[in-house]
Amino acid sequence: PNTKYLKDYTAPAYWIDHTELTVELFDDYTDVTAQLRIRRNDELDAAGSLTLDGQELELLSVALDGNTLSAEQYQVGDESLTLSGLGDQHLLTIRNRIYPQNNTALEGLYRSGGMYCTQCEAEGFRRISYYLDRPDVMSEFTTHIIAADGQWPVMLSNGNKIADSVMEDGRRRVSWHDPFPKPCYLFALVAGDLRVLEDTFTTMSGREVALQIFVEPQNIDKTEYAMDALKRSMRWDEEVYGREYDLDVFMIVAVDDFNMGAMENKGLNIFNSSCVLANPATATDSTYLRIEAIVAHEYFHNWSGNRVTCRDWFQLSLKEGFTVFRDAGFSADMNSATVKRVEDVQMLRTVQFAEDGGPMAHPVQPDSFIEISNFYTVTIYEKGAEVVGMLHRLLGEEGFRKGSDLYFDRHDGQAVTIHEFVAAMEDANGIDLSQFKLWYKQAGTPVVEAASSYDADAQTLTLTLRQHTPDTPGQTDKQPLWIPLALGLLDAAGNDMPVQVEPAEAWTASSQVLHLREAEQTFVFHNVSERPELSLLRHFSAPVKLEYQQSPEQLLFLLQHDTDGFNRWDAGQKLMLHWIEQARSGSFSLSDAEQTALVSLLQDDQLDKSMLSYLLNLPSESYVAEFSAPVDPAAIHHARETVRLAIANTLLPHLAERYQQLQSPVAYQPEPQQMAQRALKNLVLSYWALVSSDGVTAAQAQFEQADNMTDQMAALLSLVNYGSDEQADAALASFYQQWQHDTLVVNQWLSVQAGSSRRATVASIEQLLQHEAFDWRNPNKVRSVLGVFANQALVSFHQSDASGYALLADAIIKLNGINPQMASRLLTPLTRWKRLIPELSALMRAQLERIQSQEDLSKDVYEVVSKSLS
Ligand code: HT7
Ligand code: ZN
Repeated sequence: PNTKYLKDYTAPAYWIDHTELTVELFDDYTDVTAQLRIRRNDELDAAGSLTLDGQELELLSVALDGNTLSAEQYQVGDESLTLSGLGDQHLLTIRNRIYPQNNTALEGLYRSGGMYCTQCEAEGFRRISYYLDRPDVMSEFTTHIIAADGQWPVMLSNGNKIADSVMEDGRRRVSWHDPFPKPCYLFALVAGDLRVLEDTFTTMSGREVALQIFVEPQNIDKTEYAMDALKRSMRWDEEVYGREYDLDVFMIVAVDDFNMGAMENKGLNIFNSSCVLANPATATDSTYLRIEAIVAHEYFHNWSGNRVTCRDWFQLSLKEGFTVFRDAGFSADMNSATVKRVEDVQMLRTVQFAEDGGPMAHPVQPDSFIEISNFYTVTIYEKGAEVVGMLHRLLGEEGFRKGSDLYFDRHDGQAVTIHEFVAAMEDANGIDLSQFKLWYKQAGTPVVEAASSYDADAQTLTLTLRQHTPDTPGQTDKQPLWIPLALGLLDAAGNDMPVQVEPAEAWTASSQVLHLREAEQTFVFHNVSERPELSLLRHFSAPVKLEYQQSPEQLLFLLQHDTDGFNRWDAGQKLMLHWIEQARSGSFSLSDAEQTALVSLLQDDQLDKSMLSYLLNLPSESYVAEFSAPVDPAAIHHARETVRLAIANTLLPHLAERYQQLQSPVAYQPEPQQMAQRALKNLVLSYWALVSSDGVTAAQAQFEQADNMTDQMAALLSLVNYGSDEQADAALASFYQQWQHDTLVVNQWLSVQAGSSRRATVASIEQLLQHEAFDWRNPNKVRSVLGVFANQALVSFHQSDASGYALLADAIIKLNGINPQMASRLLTPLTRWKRLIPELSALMRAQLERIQSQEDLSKDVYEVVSKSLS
C-alpha cells in the first residue's frame, strides 16, 4: 500500500462548483447519477486531465456536456476514473451502481437494520460515486432520493427539503438542497421507516430552526435528552463563541451499525444509537453524559469543521482537536468543571500517553499515513484538544475568543490548515507562536523534571525545570516546547501563598502560569516566608509527564489541602500509585494518617460527591501499567486488588451508614447533583460488597429494586464481581431476561461479563461470541465483547498460554474481511507488545506476525500491524 505525505499536497486540477446527485434505491442495488459542474483550477497549469476517486463502483456511463463518452474516452482504474483533454468548464455526468446491502465496512451508503444511511468521512463518498474525494473540494449539493412510494417514508439529505412528489412511474422522489458549499465527506443520506421527535430553537438573531431527531419506532421514547442537549449546545455556542446555526433545519438520525460515535454531516448528523438514545430505565449516568458531550461535539462542528473545514486529512486535528476542546468547555459548564477535567486527563494519561509511547505514535499534525481511518486517534482528538487548551491558557479567555472570532471570520467557507488556525490566534493577539507550533509537529509525551530547594534565610524557593521529549518512530532530537505550567505554593495551613517570580516575564500572574520554553530553566520565588508545599501542573495545564519527588506525607497533605481540585485528585492518585508499588514489593500497609484521611473523605459533606467518588477511587490498571516497565499485568492486578481490599477494610465501619445516607427519595433525573450522589453511593456499594456479605446483600436489593439503569448496573457489577458464583449467574440471567429486547442494554450486559477480571476467561468470551445477542457485523457488539475484554480484563487477556491474544487475533483476521476499520481498532492492545514482560511480549508478537502473514490484509490492518512489528 502507498504512503501519503503532507509535503506532497497539491491543489486539485478542477473544482466541482455544483453537485447534483440522484440516488435511486432498489431492493437489490442502488443507482447513482452524479452531475458535476467542474471548473479548471486557474492557479494550476492543469493539462485538462481529471482523475476522480471511486471504490467498489460499477460504472454504467459517463457523459460530458450531455454527450455520452465511449469507453476509449476515459480510463477506469482499480480505484479511479480519469478523463483527459478537458476544457475550462464542463457538465460531467456519471452513472454507477452500488450494493448497499452487501456493504459491511459501513463506509459509503449501507443498510443498518431497517434503513439506509451513509458514512462518508474520511473517504467514504468514493464508495457512492466517482468524485474528487478530498476535503478541499467544496461543492453546493442538490440531492434527489428516489424509491418505491411508501417503502421509505422518511428520505433525508443535507440542507433544506425543496421537493417531494410521486413521479409518473409511481416512484417517490424527494429533493434536498444545501446552500453551503461543502466537501463530500459531509454528504449524508438516510431512508427508512422512522419516527421523529420535533422541537424548535430560536437563534440569537431571532431565526426559528426546526430540530428533528429520527429513530426507529421502538426508540421514540429515548430521544428527549438528546433534544435537550442539542438546544443547550446551540445556546452555549452562541453565548461562548458567538456562533449561530445557519440552516432552517437541524436533523439527527440514530443508527445501530456505526463505526464511531457520530458524524457531523451538514444539517443531518448521523449518530451511533448508543450515543443518542437514553431513558432512565435503560441508560446509565455516564451514558447521559456521553450523549450530552457527543451531541454538543457534532453540533459544534457546524462551525469548527463544516463552515471552516480542513484542506487535507493531515489537518484533521484542526477540526477535531478544536471541537473536542469546545465540547469539553460545554460539558464543564453543564456539570462540574473539575470532574470533567479529571475524566479527560484520566483518559489522556492512559490511552493517549500509551499511543504516544508506542509504534503508532504520531504528531497532532501527522506527516504521513497509509490509511487515514487509522488516524482518528486519541492523539488527533485528545492531545489536539490539549494543545488548543494550552493556547487558551496562554492567551486568556478574551484573547482566545478574539482569535477564534478572527479564525471563523477570515476562513468562513474555506478549507484551511492548522497553520492558519494558529496564525489567527497570533494576529488577533499580537503574539509569536512559532515555538508553540512544535506541539503540532513533535510526537511523544514530553517529560518535565522538577527539583526545588528552599532557602529559609533568603526566603526564596528555587525551582529548576528540565524538559525532554523522547524519540518516537521516525522522529529524534526533539526541540524544547513552550510548556505552560500552572502552579501554586501552599503554606502549612493549606493556603495559597502570594507568588513573586524571577524572571518575571516567565510568569503570567492572572492564570498563575510559569512559561517553560528552554530545555532547562531555573525560577526563583521571592518573599516565601515559610517552606511551601509545591502544587505543580495544576489543572493539568500541559499534556506532559511530570517527575517531581514527593513523599507520601507531602502527597497526603496535597490530597487534603490543595486549593486546586484537580491537583487534590492527582496527589491522591500518586499516593495510591505508591501504595500499589509497595503492595507489589510486599511492604504495604496504610498509615494511621492515611486511614484517617480516607475515612474523612468518605464522610466529607462539603466537596462535590462526584469528585469524592474520584478521590476515593484507585487509578486503573492501565494507568498503573503506564508507570511500570516492563508491564506485568498479573502483578499489577494483584497489587491493586490488595490496596483496594485495604481501603475497603479501612472504610468498612462507615460504609453501611454512608450508603444509607446517600440513598435518594426523589425520582431519577439525569442532572449533576443526583448523578454525583449516585456515583458516590455506588462506589461505596462496591467497596462494601468487596469486603462484606452485608454489602452483597445490599447490592442484591439494589439490583432488584432499582428504577434506573445507573443503580441497576452498579448493583449488577457488584454482584458479578463480589457475589457468590450463584448470585452472579442469577443476576446476569435475570438481567438478560429483563432486557433482551433492548440491544443497547444487551451491549452493557455483554461488557459487564467481558470486562470482569473475575468472570472473563477465554472460554467465556468465546461463548459470548457465540451468543444469540452477538453480531460480527455490528461494531457496538464487537466493542462490547472484544474491545472491553482486551482493554479492561487485563489479567484475563494476558494469559500466559497466549490464548487471550490468539482469540483477539482470530477476531481481527475475521473482521479484516468484514469491517477493516473495526479490525484495525481492535489491534491497539496488541501494538503494546514491546512494553510487556519478555514471556508475554514474545507471545503477543507471534500473534501480530500471524495476522501479518494473512492474505488480503486491508490497508487499515496492514498499516497498524506493519508499524507495530517494525
Ligand atoms: N468527524 C467524525 C469522524 C467519524 C468517522 C471517521 C472514520 C470512520 C467513521 C467515522 N464516523 C465518524 C466524528 C467526529 O469526530 O465528530
Ligand atoms: Zn469530531
